[in-house]
Amino acid sequence: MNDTKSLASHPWGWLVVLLMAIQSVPPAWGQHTDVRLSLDEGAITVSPRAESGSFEEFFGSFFTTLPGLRAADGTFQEGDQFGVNIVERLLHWDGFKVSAPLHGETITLSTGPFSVEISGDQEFAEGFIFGTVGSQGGIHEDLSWTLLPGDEPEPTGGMYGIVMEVFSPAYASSEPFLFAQGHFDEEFSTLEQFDEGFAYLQAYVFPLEGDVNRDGFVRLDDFTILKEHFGESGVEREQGDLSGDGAVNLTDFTLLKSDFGATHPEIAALGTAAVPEPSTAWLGLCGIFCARLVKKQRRRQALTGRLRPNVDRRFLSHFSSGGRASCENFF
Ligand SMILES: [Ca+2]
Ligand SMILES: [Ca+2]
Repeated sequence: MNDTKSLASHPWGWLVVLLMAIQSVPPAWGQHTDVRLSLDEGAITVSPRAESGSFEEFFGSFFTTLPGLRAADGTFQEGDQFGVNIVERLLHWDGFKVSAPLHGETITLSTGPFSVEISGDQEFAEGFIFGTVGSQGGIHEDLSWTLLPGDEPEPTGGMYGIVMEVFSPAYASSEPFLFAQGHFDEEFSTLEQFDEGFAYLQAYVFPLEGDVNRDGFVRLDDFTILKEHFGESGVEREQGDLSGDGAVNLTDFTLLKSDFGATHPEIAALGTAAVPEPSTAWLGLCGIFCARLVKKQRRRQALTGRLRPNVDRRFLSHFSSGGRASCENFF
């Protein structure tokens, strides 16, 4: 890097540095074709839904312009404007789990004079118009992504995921989609890790219906979370509200049950996924849950003389007759 900086001070140095940079920056790993924009019944669509590239160090910054956004000629009308918003917090895969970046790292997305920065504790970041459709009806813009360190000198290695939507004054916005960028260090350094991180980020952003903690598997830990919050209201998906109605009840329990034992297809495609609990474990888990729930309700009933109103009576009725519980009959 020092040699490069001294070279840049030579009258022709910048040209040489530029050529060196072009030669020395390897193509981003993984899938790196542009996100393609099109129209479906007046709404913007993106295909494929997820893309990935990798940051490269360039004069102390961690930077990439891949992938970009593109629409073929004839897709849109001349003068149509398109922009991006960031619609979820910045996500990070550290090789074990998806979370907010571990050391407060942020990513800046920019083009021309416009930029937006996203961190691990922002739920939404208003973006900018990135381009205008030309006379041929197409558009192509490579956005600049810069990874900024947090409270450590260098960003943590791993995959960084940004969930975005494309908007236009002329059309309905796209569905959210994932951009994932890898940053390599001593511990995160292989193509296999890159692909793994991309898959787990997709499993988090587009989870299986029954995956409470969005780790890509529907298994015992999801069931445990749902069980702990059963009957509660004013809760989030991470507490077991799979249906999105703000409550944890029988509907959520059924959604989890229907996916139990499933692995997200992106993770399954890696071929290295941990083997989830066999589906036969479900009835055993269900039996324990049902028995405890009935016992808890009976105790409460004895104290108050009535059932809690937010517990589904249909659910309890299957376990209360003769003191015998059978999930198999219920489902
Ligand atoms: Ca899970
Ligand atoms: Ca629910």
